[in-house]
Amino acid sequence: MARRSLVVVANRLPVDEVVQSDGSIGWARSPGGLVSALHPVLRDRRSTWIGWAGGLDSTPYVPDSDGIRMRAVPLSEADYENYYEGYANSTLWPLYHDAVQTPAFHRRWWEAYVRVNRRFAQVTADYAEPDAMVWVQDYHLQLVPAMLRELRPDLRIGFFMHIPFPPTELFMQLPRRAELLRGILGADLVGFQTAAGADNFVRLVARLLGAQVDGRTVEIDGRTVRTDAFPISIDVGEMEDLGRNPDVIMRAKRLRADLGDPERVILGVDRLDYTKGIAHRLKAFRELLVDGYIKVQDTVMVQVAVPSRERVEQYKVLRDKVEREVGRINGEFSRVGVPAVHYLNQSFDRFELTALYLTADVMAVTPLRDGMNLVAKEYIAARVDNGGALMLSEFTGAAAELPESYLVNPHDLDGLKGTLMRALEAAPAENRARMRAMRKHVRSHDVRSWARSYLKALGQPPR
Ligand code: ADQ
Repeated sequence: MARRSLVVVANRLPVDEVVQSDGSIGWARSPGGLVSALHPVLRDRRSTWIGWAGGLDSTPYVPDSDGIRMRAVPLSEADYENYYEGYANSTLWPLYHDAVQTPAFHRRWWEAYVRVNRRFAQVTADYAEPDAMVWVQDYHLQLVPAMLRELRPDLRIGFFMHIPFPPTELFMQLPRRAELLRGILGADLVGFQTAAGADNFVRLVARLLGAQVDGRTVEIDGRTVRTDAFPISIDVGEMEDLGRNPDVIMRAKRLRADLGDPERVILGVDRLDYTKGIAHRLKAFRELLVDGYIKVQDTVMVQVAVPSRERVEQYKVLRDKVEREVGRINGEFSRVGVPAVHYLNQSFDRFELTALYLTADVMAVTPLRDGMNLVAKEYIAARVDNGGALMLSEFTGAAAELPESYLVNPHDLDGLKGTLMRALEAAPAENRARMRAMRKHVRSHDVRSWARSYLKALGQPPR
């Protein structure tokens, strides 16, 4: 039998509009993320990617990219506000991340979410070849699997949740909870980042819908839905190549010199998001300066925070809070020409990001909740020298795979301070042993093996 064609459905197409040197508009593959994960598997077969192209109120024609067909789904200004900024990022995102910010519920957001999910399902139904495999991505599109099954029962449908799946008590707050759950259950295979996420889901389905559950398999409406954990990863080869690249190594040396050649550099790299625990990390750093455990002359912190969801109120509040705290620390502790915290509210390319990773003696990854956290894995892969140390929040998906990191509860300020000091002061041999063990794990769990194992499971006939 010919290989089934593959359709990926995600909120965003993996290309960005760019103005070319002659002034005309073109499209370039977006850096990093899902597209590098899926690129090899998409290239190997007939495949289509369905998603929003980025502009509002128009449907641009997006040309094929590396042999992958691109199909744009239009969003209006109202869709963007109510479906994307509203329901996806102000209801679901905070709720699924342990409600670390209070989720807001508005009926017009839900209506927009249903409307946009239906549009995605319709475009997919129109373009998917007979018997294709369709892989729906993430929390923006949880209603698509069931909507699509109704339109196209011939398709094999998969769903993958990139963010945590919350415990029953939290999910039960959602006004339209049963509908949302039934949406996901339209899939044949539902993937999560961690075993805990899959278990939360199965428990909820049994409780809320009274479905029959056998281990991680759900029987509902005469169909079988399988669920499992598929921890996502990164392009390890790419990060290792960059970590070995003499120009990157040179750049890292330069960066260190520019930082005033401190003995120790602590690095944070995050999207500027309230789930990432940036303020907690800064507070711990400040208290260590106040207590005199560290001195600005020998220890500096670099915090890279790429702007994100800037029109959403909670993100504006966070930005102000983080910037105030950075200002406060620098006001109190910087010397002329030597800031205590270097704060970079910018996006960097992979080259510069890897140079930063090579500069970091301790990489501080302290989210309050995170589906996986790719930054932690990128740091490990880049450290081909087995140098550096990773401080990692217990509440990331990555923590389940990386017991050799310095695990920490970011809510426990004293724990955060103590762990940071342990990582900074450990014997180099101990940190090298930890890094070697983590590198071994990451090398054998590459993003390609993630995509292949998911698609293999999806391709297996239902029981
Ligand atoms: P994110 O919440 O975006 O992803 P993360 O997994 O850390 O979080 O990925 C961030 C990506 O952005 C990394 O590849 C990183 O290199 C890049 N990045 C960060 N700061 C940058 C900067 N200043 N410049 C350029 N690039 C930068 C969501 C979930 C995660 C899950 C991923 C994948 O929230 O839990 O790991 O999806 O499933």
